[in-house]
Amino acid sequence: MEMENGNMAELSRWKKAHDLFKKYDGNPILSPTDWPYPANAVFNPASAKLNTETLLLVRVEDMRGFSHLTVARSPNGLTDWHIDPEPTLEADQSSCEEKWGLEDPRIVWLEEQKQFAVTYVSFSEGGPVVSLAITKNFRTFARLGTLLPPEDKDACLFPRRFNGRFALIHRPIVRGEAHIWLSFSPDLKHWGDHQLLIRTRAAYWDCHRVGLACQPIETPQGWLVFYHGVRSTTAGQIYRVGLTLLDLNAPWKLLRRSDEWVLGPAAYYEQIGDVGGVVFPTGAVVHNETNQLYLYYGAADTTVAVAITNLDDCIDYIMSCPEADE
Ligand code: BMA
Repeated sequence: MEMENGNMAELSRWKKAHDLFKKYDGNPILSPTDWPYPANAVFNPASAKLNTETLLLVRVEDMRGFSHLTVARSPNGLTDWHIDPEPTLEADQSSCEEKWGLEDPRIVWLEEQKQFAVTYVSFSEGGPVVSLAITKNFRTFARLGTLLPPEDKDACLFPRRFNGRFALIHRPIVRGEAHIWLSFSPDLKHWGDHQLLIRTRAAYWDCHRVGLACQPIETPQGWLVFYHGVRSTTAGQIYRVGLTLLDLNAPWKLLRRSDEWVLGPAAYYEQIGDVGGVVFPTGAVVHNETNQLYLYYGAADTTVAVAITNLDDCIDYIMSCPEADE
């Protein structure tokens, strides 16, 4: 009888995970053919709410294979996108870290500074490294340089300090392993107290690599942190998305972690493109009026798509997940 109840609870959680996101019927919402200048791929966008608009800072891969970032704005986050006529944030050619372009940004609003912090990947032969820029308007940016040594990716600041220190989620490669780490800084320049936050899990869908997805989402129950997980198969790599809950005032404490993924590649635009089998979220916007969360992601490293969920459903689901044992 106890066994049966256990199975029922697991089945009901699988259903919650399966139904958590609804992919928008109008996907993909942005494609290379929408771009005002030639582009091979538009994908992995960071997102922010600016006044009443949704702003995406989209990774654009040019015809050399190098990337830069361009802003697209929409009144509703789904349609009527206005795309900057030229690149918004390009590689600094005087920086040896940015010779091969900029990739995969995340955005967070820093309440204390009253500015947006944009973390992105600067790429060169030295390997990928995380850089920081701050902006008020996404027209002018102050570049604060690189944060930690290569190889490092998939980074975002938390919007506020904890015990006086800024906190950065990121994904360094340590001893060849790709886990998610948390690091701290008093001034956004000097980083330390590095700690492991979310590990890969042997045999699971996220066994080979994990990395932060969108920026952390603050809720009364804790920080919702979506992450991508990779499994390498004989047919290639599959990129899917899982969910964790971190303690609100001590985000180094992992409270819950989903066993199963909540978003995976299935639609044609996620299977066909430069890299099929990839959903790669890098931005989210919460609409307080409806309690909906729009999760923006790169589909098959070629287009931008969005999946929609409800924040209460996310919390209900993650609270039904096992307590994290790490
Ligand atoms: C990761 C990053 C992403 C990319 C993903 C899937 O390592 O490089 O930019 O979307 O692979 O190819």
